[in-house]
Amino acid sequence: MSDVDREMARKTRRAFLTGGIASAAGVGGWAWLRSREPEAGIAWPLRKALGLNERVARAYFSPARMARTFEPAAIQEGRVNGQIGLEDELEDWKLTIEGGPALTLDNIKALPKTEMITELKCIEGWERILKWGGVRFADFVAKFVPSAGKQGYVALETPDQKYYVGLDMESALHPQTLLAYEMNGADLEDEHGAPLRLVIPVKYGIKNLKRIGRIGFSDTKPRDYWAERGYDWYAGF
Ligand SMILES: Nc1nc2c(c(=O)[nH]1)N[C@H]1C(S)=C(S)[C@@H](COP(=O)(O)O)O[C@H]1N2
Ligand SMILES: [Mo]
Repeated sequence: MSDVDREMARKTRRAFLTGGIASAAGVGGWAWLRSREPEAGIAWPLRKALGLNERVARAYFSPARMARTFEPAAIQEGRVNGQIGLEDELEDWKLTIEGGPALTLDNIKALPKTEMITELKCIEGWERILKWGGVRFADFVAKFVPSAGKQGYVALETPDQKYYVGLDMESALHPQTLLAYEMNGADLEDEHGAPLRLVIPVKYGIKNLKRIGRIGFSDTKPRDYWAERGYDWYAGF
C-alpha cells in the first residue's frame, strides 16, 4: 500500500466515522453490527441501511485496517520493556471503571475469549511476535459501560497512576484491541503487566499499557505519559 493510499484510507475512515455509524449507534450498535452475518465481507446493515456508499464501507472493513497476524510457528519469546507503574506489590487488584463497576479478573474472563498472534512494536526499534489471550475491548465496553462509546477517548492508567495512556475511541474499539490476561499461552507475567494489560497492535508499544488499574472515558484528549515527553500522541501505524 502506498503512503497516499494509506492516507486516503485513514481519511475515508475518519469521514465515515464522524458522519456515521459508530457515533450514531454507539458501542452497543457497534457490537450489534459486528455480530451480523457479513454479506460479501460487510455486515449487512452497512450495505442496506443508511444508503451508505459501498466504497467507503469497503475501505472501513478492509483487511488493510487490520494489523498483520501470524502463524503459531512465528511466535517469539517476549522481551520486557518499561516497568513504570509496576514497582509496587500487587494486592487486591480490581479494575476500576469510571462511571461503572469495579471488576475482578473473573468478571473479565467471563466475557468471550479472543486469541491473536500479532506484533508488538517498540518505538525504540525492536518488535516481537506474540500470542495474546484476552477480551476484546469492544466486548468489554459493550458489556460494562455501553454509554462509553459515545465519548471520543479512552484513558487508561496503572493502579499507582504512574503510567497512563490516552486512546482515540476508534482505535480502542478496533477488533484487535484486547484486554489481555495471557501471553504465549500462559498467564501474563508481572513484568508483562499482570493481571491485565492492553494489547493494541494498531499502535506502538508505548500505548500497550501494562497492569491496567483504571479505565475512563471522555470527550477531551486524555493525558498520555509519552506524549507529555515529546512522542506522538496518536502513535499509530
Ligand atoms: N505500565 C507500563 N506499561 C507499559 C510500559 C511501562 O513502562 N509501564 N512501557 C510500554 C512500552 S514502551 C512497551 S514497548 C511495552 C513493552 O511490553 P512488554 O514488556 O510486554 O514487551 O509496554 C508498554 N506498556
Ligand atoms: Mo516501547
